[in-house]
Amino acid sequence: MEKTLILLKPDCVQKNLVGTVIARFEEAGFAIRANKMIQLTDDLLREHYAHIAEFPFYPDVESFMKETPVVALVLEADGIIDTMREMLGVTDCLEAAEGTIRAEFGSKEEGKNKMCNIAHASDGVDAAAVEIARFFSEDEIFNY
Ligand code: FUP
Repeated sequence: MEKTLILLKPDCVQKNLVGTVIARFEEAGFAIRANKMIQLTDDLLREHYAHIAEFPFYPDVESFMKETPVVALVLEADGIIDTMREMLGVTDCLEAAEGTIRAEFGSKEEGKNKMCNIAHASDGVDAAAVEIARFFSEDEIFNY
């Protein structure tokens, strides 16, 4: 079994889509192992987005990600990392395949289409382990 870290971003929260997106995850058969709402900080964001911190668009991402709290989840299923990234679609909501969560709910507005894309998901097994530990302590994860 594989775990992934999901962050439902401020656009998801602002559009009242938290329940809708979590329902998609449950319908897909993913088990919820952890779930909480958290307000992201500059320090946490710089750690989480270290790979984009030097790009010119980073300050916009940082502001956006602090607009509201986010909903963090740990989900588990066989092969969930790849399945989840397929379900979400690519980063750019304008390029995300039809039927994906980002195509359906993400921003189609120029300048927001790559940033306001509803959810973050870990992109590999190693990244997932690091990201899960970044947002959850062991006693917040329920391996029932
Ligand atoms: P993803 O793995 O799909 O979340 O995308 P990345 O890790 O490549 O990007 C991290 C964040 O930077 C994403 F939430 C979106 C944002 N981003 C932009 O705002 N503009 C870009 O050109 C690329 C990424």
